[in-house]
Amino acid sequence: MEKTLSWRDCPAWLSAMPGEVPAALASPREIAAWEVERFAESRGPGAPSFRFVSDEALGESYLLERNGDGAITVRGGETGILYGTYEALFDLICGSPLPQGVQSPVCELRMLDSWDNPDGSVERGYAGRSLWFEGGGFSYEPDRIRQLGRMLASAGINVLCLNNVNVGTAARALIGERLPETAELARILRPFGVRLMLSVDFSAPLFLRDPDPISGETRAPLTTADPLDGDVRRWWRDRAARVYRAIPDLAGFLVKADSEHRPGPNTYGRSHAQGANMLAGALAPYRGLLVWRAFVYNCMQDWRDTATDRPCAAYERYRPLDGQFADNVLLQVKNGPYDFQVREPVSPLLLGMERTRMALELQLTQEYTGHQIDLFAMPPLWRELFDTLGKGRVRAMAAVSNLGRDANWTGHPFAALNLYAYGRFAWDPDRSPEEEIRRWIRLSGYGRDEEALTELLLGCSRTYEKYTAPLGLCWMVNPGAHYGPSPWGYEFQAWGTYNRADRERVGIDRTAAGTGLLSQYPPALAARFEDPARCPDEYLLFFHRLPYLFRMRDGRTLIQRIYDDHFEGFEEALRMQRTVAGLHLPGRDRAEVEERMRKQLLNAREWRDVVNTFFHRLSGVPDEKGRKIYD
Ligand code: GCW
Repeated sequence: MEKTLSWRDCPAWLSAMPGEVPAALASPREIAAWEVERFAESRGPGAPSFRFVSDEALGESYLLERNGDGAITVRGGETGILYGTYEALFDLICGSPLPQGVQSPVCELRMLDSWDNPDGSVERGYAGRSLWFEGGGFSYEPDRIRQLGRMLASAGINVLCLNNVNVGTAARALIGERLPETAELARILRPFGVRLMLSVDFSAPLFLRDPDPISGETRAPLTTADPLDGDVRRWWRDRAARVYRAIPDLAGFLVKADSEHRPGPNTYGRSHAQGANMLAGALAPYRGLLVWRAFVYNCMQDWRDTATDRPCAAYERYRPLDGQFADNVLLQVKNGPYDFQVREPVSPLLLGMERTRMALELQLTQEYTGHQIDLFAMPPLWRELFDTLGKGRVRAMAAVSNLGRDANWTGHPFAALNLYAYGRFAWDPDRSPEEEIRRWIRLSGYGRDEEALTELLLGCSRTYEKYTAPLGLCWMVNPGAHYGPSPWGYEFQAWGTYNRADRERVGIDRTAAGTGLLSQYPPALAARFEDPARCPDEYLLFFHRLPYLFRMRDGRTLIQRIYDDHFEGFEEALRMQRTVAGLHLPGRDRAEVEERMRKQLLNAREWRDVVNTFFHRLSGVPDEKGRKIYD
């Protein structure tokens, strides 16, 4: 019988880092010392020796120096020493030079948001069940959590949000009766420099019943969650005090309010600044952060209503509140104005709040990008995003986790790249996608295939984009699941997700003549998108409603370009399959990677034929090259 794989067989990017961190190690520095010892043992004589110099003023930053005798000095604050050690060890493994000068993270908050629920399910999770929840509460292997801590620290990730932003009944107890267990998980991750964040329910004061620590009585819930109500404010202050007694270094609370049927301050006629500031006030004595998500739109829209345009919603709501948020509030904004679609322009809100602390939210879990079945490496898209945002704009980042209980952590072993590279970009958004991909390949033990795999990973997001929704059109996915094509699956629904394709045209006019989304952008960026003759192809149908016979810059008609991209996308997927078949993958990965590639090919074929048929039937325009379109 075949042996079932365990996570112990799947080291992800720690493939050259043997062993398991012992439970007894209690600080980042102890872990750093242990890593260095294990590394020396595995390398034998010739491995450089390490010296640690504490400099608390450096905090998370570090400085690496090669001494005359070849030894490496790591100077840093407590976690800085751990980060510096991982950097140095990884540089040795990869044969890269040590970085020069003090290395400091650009983003202070480098958070991984899990969408894990206490019942063990993971919302939009494609790598198995939760790593720490099951059956209504906590359930985990401490050894595996320590290995997770090691993975996060080695990628530079410093905060883990433990539970889904959609906070269900059971998850409310994380800051109630389950607080001691929450604190225990925080304790296990603490030595890795990983602090917890918790998603809280804005209406918790209405529901959370737990015994009063002093009287032992079960407190009656409040009858309101109005942020300006004195009892509510007191309730949250008490709650924060209790939570911080148990977890003194908690990073803070994360809130999804008035969004997709979640409760929020709007129920009480209060603004999001009032709601967020009330919670922020409760956290302030502990230097806690209140992270407030800006993913707020009308999810009950009438599809007949063409005046309402969902991508406009967040800016319309939050821009007037700029300057009103407390200092310890971070407004967390998804990269695009819709919702993690395959291709979206940057969210105008990220460029429009000069007096508010912002956090960029990315999605590693491949909800709209292939469910960790199809290959989708994100670093090239992040490079474009950071170039558009401009240097220094992003100072805090969060990303929705792609982790789960699957032996290999991320379902598709190559999906681990997105997690590792996310941490690297959160530390320094100036990095090069190619260099990070190469580094991940070497660290993961795939070095023999470095060239082939680098090419595959650099190109795969573009291929996915070609065979799915064309030219910046969004939402042509199967509703609910979000895998596979359904051009009108979201067309007559309440989610604000339309392509409005008819026999002549497709897309939504978002210029000043249309919904006006473009006016939310800084002028230079608006100018780039405004004129369909100059708008980059990949955003053409995001911003414009165009006839099928519109001439693209390369001379092709729009409809021909759609057909071509879909035929090419499938051909590229076929070539990817050949590349994958030629890789020298370790036994543990081979079957998984090949099986997923097989499914990806079926998916690409389905997308190609459904999208081409859809547009062919509507437009009646034949493919100039006479290829097979199913009518
Ligand atoms: O796109 C939607 C997802 C939801 C998710 C939501 C959000 C956690 O389909 O599953 O809920 O985004 O970001 O809040």
